[in-house]
Amino acid sequence: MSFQDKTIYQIYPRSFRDSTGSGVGDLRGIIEKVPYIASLGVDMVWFNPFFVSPQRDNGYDIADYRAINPSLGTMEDFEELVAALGSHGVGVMLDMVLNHTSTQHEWFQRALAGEKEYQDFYYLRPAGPGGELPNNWVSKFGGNAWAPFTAQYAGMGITPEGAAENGFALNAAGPDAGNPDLYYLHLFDVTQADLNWHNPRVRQEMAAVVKFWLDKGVHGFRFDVINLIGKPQDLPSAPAGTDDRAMYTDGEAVVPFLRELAAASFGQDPHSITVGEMSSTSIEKCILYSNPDSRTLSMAFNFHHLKVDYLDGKKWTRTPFDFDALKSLLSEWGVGMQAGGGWNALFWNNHDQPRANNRFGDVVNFPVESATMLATTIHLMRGTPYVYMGEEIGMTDPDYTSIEEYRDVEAINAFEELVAGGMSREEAFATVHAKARDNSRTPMQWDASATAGFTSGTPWLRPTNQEHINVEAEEAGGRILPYYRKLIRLRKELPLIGYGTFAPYALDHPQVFAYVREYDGQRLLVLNNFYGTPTQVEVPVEFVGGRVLISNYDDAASPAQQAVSLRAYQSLAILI
Ligand code: TEU
Repeated sequence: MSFQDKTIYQIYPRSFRDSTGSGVGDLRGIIEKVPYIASLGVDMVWFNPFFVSPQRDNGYDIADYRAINPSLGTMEDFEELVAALGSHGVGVMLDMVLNHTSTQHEWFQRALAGEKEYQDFYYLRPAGPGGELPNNWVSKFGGNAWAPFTAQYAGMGITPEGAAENGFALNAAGPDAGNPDLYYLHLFDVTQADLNWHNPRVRQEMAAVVKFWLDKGVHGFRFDVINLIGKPQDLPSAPAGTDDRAMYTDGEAVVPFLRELAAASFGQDPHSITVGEMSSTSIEKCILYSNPDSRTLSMAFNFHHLKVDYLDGKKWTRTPFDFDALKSLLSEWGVGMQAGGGWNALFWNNHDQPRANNRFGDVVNFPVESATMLATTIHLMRGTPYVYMGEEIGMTDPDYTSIEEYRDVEAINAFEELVAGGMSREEAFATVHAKARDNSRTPMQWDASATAGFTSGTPWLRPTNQEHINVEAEEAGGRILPYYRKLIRLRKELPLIGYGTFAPYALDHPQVFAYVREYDGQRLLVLNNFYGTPTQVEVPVEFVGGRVLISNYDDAASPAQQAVSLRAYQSLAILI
């Protein structure tokens, strides 16, 4: 299916709308809000996982790929949701977490019970002769990436009760005493065991999972950390002083595995739209992952532009964003993917990122201008834009005051690690406050009430500024929501936005990120001032007198001369 003119909306189901008063969002809550979703003009909704899961990583730890987690709803609710969205022409994109399963998944449980066949589903490796871990990889959620598989539970003081608390159910038959020093790989939480994709059975099972949802009328699939499935079979340690991520990311096997998955599942569906989440990747690889000739995916997410406010590449640090780096990355990826026939998924926000408004905008002085400038930058680029729930009303990070308010396993681990590493509790808190994934997971703010219209109970994460940022207020006279609707509509109306070429413009400007799109004799110049101070930019003479396609300042006029003035956080798109 064509995806050039489409916009995808992302919903974090736990946080969209709670229909039961449990404090956690659910599918029936989403059904209630289908008219709102449709009113945005989006084509498809990506739902974060709502499958059966102990929720240790909010659903990215799947225990059953073919069933809905009871706290979120039933299969009937899901079918009703697909139909309700479908009646508005909105498709469904499901989150396929195929790199790992929960340790509560039947396969892991059977592996624990000693079934060799299922032990081959995971990466189980013996400790070294001196009891060393199988390699030096670290978990993305902190600590090393290996956990004792079986017999040593007792030795480590892990009781059945303790195991249960950690998402395990120790098998009644007892641990596999034959392998006392066996470890399993978990690149994420200890309850998220990496699957061994080199085992053809695993690949067949995964294709069958995708097929199952295709048969339910689902045409969209987002593949979680899919560039981690091709680890080298010998799982080599990273050489001392090097980044271990390079050892398991973008491995040679990713493309053949993806090709096989496509051929056995979504590739058979002419309507499918697929996107791979590619962590720590490269343009070259993303071309392979998204160029139609390689018969893999429709498009790829990469995160390089969202690391420009990391100090020395480290997430748990605080530093202002590097505008030059941001501009270079956006333009390199735009140009590079175009040159190789690849396709970018365009986004500022998702459920793993603090709100872009807090990072790249000014939520105090120019909340409307900076939010709409950021939106313009992404939506008029070459690629497919993704809008993360709440972004369209200008939601910001919550103003939490204590670490107890955070729920995410990553945030809690990071806080403890920062403090253990010698950071003061205040500084560690300030860092988590700025970087936690929970920042974007707070409930969707529907109205100004105490629970933001999200729940009649106690929200699982507390909203903090719904009094002035909420859907009701935006619908009544806000400026961000209508602006998003317009951007989404423009992509449908003007083929240039979906199909035009991309070229950066005036890359060395200190405040402006600009680019030119071109298609079928038309050209669009997009100027975005990333700062709260006015500036000037020299535009090519042809654009003088051009039509203002869109601007986040209502009175923006067609340029009368080459020197164009931009106000604080102004975006201006001129069509000729
Ligand atoms: O995220 C993968 C990932 O590597 C990051 O986005 C990660 O969450 C971040 O580096 C932590 O700072 C995906 C999902 O989007 C995320 O929610 C899951 O927790 C993760 O995979 C595991 O399934």
